[in-house]
Amino acid sequence: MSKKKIALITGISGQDGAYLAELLLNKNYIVVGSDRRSARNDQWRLRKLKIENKIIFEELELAEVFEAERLFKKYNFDEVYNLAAQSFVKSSFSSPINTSNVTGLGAVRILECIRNISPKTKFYQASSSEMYGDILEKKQNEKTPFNPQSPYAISKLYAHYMTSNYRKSYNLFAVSGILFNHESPLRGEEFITKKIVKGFVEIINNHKNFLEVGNIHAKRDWGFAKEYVEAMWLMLQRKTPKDYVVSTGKTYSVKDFIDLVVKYLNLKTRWVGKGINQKLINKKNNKTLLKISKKYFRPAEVNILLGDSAKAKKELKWKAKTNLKQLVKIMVDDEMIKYVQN
Ligand code: NAP
Ligand code: F7E
Repeated sequence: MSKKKIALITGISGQDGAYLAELLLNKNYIVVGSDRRSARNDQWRLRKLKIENKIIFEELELAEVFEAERLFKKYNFDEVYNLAAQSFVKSSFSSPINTSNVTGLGAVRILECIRNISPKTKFYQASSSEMYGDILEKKQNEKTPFNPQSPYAISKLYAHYMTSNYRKSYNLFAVSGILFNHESPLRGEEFITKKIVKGFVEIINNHKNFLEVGNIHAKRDWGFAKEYVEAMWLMLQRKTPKDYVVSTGKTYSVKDFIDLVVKYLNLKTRWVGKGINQKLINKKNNKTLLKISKKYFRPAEVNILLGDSAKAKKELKWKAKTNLKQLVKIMVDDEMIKYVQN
């Protein structure tokens, strides 16, 4: 019988951490999941997937210097997935130093442990399409130049370059997946897809009157998170360490996403007004369902992202299967369960 592989997932309490843990457990891995103390009592995602009691939890605050070292001395990891990050772009403008420390330097703390303690361990870094920022090519692939627009994206780009630098300089199996936005019922409530789904489900259940959002004209390439963690795993199973773009190849605006959600919920609506005064009205009673608020705009915006994951398709045999309409259905159905059960 072959020995079970052991993997470390940093950011186990996040959306991707939960789906990746589920995937690795199904593949018979021993999963060590690290979180910071503040997350310990809030493993709702792992509970929802019914895997909370199958994870070995360890504490790892990525902003600290010596905590990662302790873990690498305790376990002999086959694979490490560095998913922990201050991942909310808007917050990175108000906490640029913390974001640089956790999202940027955090990756290097892990890479240093691998280099010094465990050079055979394979390393996955969660890079982001946000690194393309104010895009320099219409479709973004592994060769597209980066042009980051936020402290988050700049921190991710630093970690991205450090990962490829460690791969080159020390011959480590260290790769970055450049993942475009991916969503699911496990998405954090501050991100726009979940905010819209939760907001409208609350409205139709009379728990809210209207929703306020920011720039509805921003466009994103949105996929289903559960499929994206498979690409992470596939990257670490290759013979040669390489970076890959992971995306659907389709882009939609926030407004398109809103329209799909209201349509699926059978609300008859119309858009009125322009710019900051644009609103979504319920045709049935003329009540406002959604308003624009300056509060949710960012100091610098990424207007459009559109990924080209041809390399992942060719070499990893990975491609996105769930389209945006199906993703909306998955997210709305899950959000509705709460009300059906009550
Ligand atoms: P998420 O839900 O925000 O999860 C982030 C995780 O990082 C959480 O477990 C969080 O723990 C942890 N974390 C935050 N600060 C930490 C610190 N100082 N020390 C240790 N852990 C810390 O993010 P996600 O959507 O799963 O994304 C996973 C990774 O992929 C992130 O690195 C993200 O930046 C990147 N990414 C995401 C997308 C996307 O569309 N989802 C696309 C590209 C790249 P708490 O529970 O304590 O906050
Ligand atoms: O914003 C616009 C906002 O916060 C998407 C993270 O996982 O994906 C995510 O970053 C768009 C932006 O995601 C609101 O201005 C309008 O243009 O859902 P988001 P994000 O910033 O794209 C990347 C790939 C990551 O790596 C990140 O970790 O929607 N928008 N109105 C709004 N956004 C939010 N959050 N809230 C609003 O009210």
